[in-house]
Amino acid sequence: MTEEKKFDRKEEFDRELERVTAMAEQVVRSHLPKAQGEQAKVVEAMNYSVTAGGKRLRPVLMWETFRMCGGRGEEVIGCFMAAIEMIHTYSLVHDDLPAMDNDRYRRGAETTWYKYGDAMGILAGDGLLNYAFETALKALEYCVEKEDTTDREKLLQVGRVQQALSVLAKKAGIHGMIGGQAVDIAQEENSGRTPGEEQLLFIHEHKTAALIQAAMMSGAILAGASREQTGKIEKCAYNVGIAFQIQDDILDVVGDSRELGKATGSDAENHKHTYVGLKGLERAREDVETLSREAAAILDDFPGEHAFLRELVLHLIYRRK
Ligand code: GRG
Repeated sequence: MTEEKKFDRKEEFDRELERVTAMAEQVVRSHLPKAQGEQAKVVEAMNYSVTAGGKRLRPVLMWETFRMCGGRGEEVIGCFMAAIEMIHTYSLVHDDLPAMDNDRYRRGAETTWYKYGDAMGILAGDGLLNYAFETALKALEYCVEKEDTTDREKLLQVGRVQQALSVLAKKAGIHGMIGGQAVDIAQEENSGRTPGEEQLLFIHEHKTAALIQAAMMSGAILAGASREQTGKIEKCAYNVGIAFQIQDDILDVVGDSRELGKATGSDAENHKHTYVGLKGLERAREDVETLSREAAAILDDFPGEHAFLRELVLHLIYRRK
């Protein structure tokens, strides 16, 4: 079912994006741990990396999917929005380490290891991954403590949290993001061989799309979406994730480093195999558009209000940062 388009003008969409991003920012910050006690330094490094900037795309996608699927209340989803951004940030912190990409700037600021040293960079990433699950688990307290709710409704909500936790853990783990990163690194070490389209898509699906799937699927599950609807969201988020990664490869070639807040040209410099390298710039652009439009068409099958989410997915085709 195609709903009437609400965002006729770019300014309206930009204003709404700014509003929802600011809300997500506030939610993420409200869940950060306090830098106090003997371990204050590692918490400071964790919080530094999270507050250094970032588009907050994953919590925004989670919130909008939650809303589209009829989700109500802010506490439970808020825990998961903060958790996904912590997991995403940990992956960037570790990816920037000298043992991985050896990057000194990210989100327009010094990377965590460059500011705090390698050891603290590793620990800050570990701390964020663990704290993400501590934060998501807090959602259970909200389910149980909620007044004016029947025991049956509480039980249903606890089941949804458990299901969302399972998706989050799997998509971030060896069958998701960590798996994709590991294959990517093994591929780079085996530099004599150029990956084919299938292997490159495996890497993109796991390294990038898996966390976007975790964001959108948790939003759907916590709102009470059916298994079938959650499956549709998984496919939609796959497209969004692959399109997002191809656009990332495109921006590394044609983007503006000031706008991006990180160096460009690093893929070529590091002899990385990318979608642009495999298919060329023009075909890569076409594929971003096709994947994004397919994702928007899947959203149109949902009866819930999703004009902004739809526009956000299409907006990623032309994103410049
Ligand atoms: C270390 C386990 C582990 C995984 C690292 C995330 C990642 C995997 C590597 C970072 C490099 C990269 C190209 C990742 C693909 C996903 C991607 C484009 C991340 C950047 O996401 P944005 O643009 O970043 O949403 P901000 O800073 O805006 O949050």
